[in-house]
Amino acid sequence: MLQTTSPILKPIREKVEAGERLTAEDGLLLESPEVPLPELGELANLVRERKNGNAAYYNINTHLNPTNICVYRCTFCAFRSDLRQAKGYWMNDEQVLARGREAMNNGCTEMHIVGGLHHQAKYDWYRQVVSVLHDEYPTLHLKAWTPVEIDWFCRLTKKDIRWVMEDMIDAGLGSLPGGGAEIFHPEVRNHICEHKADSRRWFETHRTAHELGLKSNCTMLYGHIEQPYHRIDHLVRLRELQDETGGFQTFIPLAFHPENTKLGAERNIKKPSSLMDLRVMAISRLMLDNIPHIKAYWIMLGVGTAQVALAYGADDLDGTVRHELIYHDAGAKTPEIMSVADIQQLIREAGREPIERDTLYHRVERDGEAWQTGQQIVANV
Ligand code: V47
Ligand code: SF4
Repeated sequence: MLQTTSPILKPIREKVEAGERLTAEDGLLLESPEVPLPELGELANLVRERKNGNAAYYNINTHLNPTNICVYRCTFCAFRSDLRQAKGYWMNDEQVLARGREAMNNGCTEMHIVGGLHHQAKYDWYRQVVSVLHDEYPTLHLKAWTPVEIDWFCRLTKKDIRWVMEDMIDAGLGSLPGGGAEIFHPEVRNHICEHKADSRRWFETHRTAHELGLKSNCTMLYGHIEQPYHRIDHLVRLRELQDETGGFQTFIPLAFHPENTKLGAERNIKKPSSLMDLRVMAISRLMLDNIPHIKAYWIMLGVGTAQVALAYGADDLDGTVRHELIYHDAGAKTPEIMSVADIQQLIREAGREPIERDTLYHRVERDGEAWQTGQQIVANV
């Protein structure tokens, strides 16, 4: 039995204790500042522990953004470059392979690959980023491309989503990351990224991935111009696809970092507070009753808030992370990498048990430099 006392939360508390699904109206009520954050956190923690016990997961991973040059101009993005800007880069096979080698030397189990849509790159270049890595380092899981990129590949090849996805799987694609979701509601999406793949395309891509047997993640970019009802709408749409396919593993709420962005400058937006971060985390855990894991991405939240988030619904911290650019270009002050020892300490300080997982949530067992995947981790969904 929980210790919460606010009358405003009573009906929702009863539903959560009984394991009943919350409605969109319940979600909007949770968004109200009248709902005390500690009580919201306590409810989210109940669900978190029901699903994942005391475990807190992490992996040893690295990022690869093979180009930052992008045809789109999402107003929240500090990472992109114009074709002829000094900061623009475009990697060749050798540079890509060097990253693979570095990842293997560092014991990584996963490489997270996303980037810009280069004006001149052909589809074969994107395919080759995946295939050269997979051919050389077949044990490195490649979590690559968002629906925005897959949609772009469809335009380049004049093929449909299924064709592109099958071809990428053939090249070595292992799963899809959660990016490109932003906010699905057109009232917001049309202001922050009007030209890129819309919500219908985003869902079609993840549905196809799940049908083809791939797992994927999902995200929500919050703390800019969206209202609470846009966030709840976003969560409900994700929950509906998950009811259909069961293919999402993890949800990652992403706080907007305004530095060096058009959106931040035009609207004078400040980065969301830690209290806002924890509220979004907790509401996400409560609304997404069918998604096994909620990630507190420490790069985005900061180490302190990520630690607290482990008691506000989150059960995963992402990983050691290396070569992160999207958040650091937008002003993130977090370190560029965290050691395994530091991640484990962070988790233990939060009173949780650190467990290394691979991308598909198998336990990772290490013996010196060698590692192998063990048992599948099954959350109580
Ligand atoms: O789609 C871009 C967001 C996403 C900014 O799947 C920004 O495990 C805040 O999706 N401020 C890419 N957010 C990152 C992403 C992700 C991260 C960690 C783990 C996983 C996973 C996925 O980052 C973009 C966009 O929503 N983003 N610019 C910014 N200035
Ligand atoms: Fe390009 Fe992605 Fe940045 Fe949008 S978020 S401008 S698609 S790199």
